[in-house]
Amino acid sequence: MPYPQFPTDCSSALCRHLTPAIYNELSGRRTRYGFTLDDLIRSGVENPDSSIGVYVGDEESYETFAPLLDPIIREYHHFDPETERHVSDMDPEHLKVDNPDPEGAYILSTRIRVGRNLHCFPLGPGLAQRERLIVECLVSEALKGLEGELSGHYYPLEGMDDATKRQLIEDHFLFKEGDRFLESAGLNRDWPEGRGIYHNDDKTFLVWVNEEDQLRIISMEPGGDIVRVFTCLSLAVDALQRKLTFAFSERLGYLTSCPTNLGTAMRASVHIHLPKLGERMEEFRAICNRHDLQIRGIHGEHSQSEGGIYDISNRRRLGITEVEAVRQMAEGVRELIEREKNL
Ligand code: ADP
Ligand code: IOM
Repeated sequence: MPYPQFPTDCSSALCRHLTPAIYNELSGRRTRYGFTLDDLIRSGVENPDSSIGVYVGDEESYETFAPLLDPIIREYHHFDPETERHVSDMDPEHLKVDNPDPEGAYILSTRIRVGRNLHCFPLGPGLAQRERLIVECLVSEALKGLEGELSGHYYPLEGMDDATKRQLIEDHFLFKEGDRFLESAGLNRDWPEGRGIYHNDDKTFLVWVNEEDQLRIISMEPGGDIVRVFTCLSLAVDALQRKLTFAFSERLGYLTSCPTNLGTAMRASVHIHLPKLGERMEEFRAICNRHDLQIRGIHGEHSQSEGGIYDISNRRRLGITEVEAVRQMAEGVRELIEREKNL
């Protein structure tokens, strides 16, 4: 691929950071798994409306392509990957936050997820068909051993009927199909083989297998009891890491296919009804920016809000502990609710 030409209105992190000099420096490089610069940037080149535009194929890519990736990481996480070290804290005892909406007037549901990938395998964009099946097998075996509120069943996507799939997506439990950003990154190869979802009976604990990351470990429930959702997630992550070895670096924390998910790989969100603030997007964005929160629509990334309902979550995931990320989200959401009440 020659040096890409981005449309003039493109604002992705890729288009802002990929200079001709960096392109020339990196274009001959290849990791041991054969991942190249072209593979790394294809999604952002084919989809200029990406917010970031790069997907990483393996652990080594974070070193091999550091001249492009480090500035993106620095900008997104306000974290210097050359001098700082990521610190983790997933102890629910340390999370001292109240439900920001005890009357249940604004928050519809709370969801906290972390991404994880298996050490000794490439990340999703670099995963071969056979490796993806091995990952599915290892993860679904590990999930079988979960007990109590975490116990459930694994449902492979292959063979799942369309109505069930549609309902799971509609209810926000399952990932969407045919995401063009993931498609260009090679993350949808051999679809639907090797993909699936695990959940308990109440669908309060779920694991996505082989989507953007090999595991997305998810705790979610109606309402705003953030501590309970975090406690369940922490328990699950603890149980799974006794059975699986996750890709982790002292420098960058948990390694994920998208650099926005490095570190904690955690996105703590609420679905919240804020119709009045939704009419004042400038003020809404200003409050979110002050708390480093991201606004998404209600069908996930790249979707729009419906009926005044928004998905509000922590933006930063690296250089912040899990406990801090959740606290930051809770504090911002409290301020958003206060403002909505006063409008
Ligand atoms: P991820 O959180 O893994 O980055 P998305 O932003 O694509 O992925 O969201 C995945 C799904 O999770 C979507 O259906 C989205 O609506 C749903 N979701 C996110 N936050 C919440 C929440 N607080 N309550 C209910 N569903 C949620
Ligand atoms: N995480 C990833 N899906 N995302 C940041 C896509 C994008 O670059 O728009």
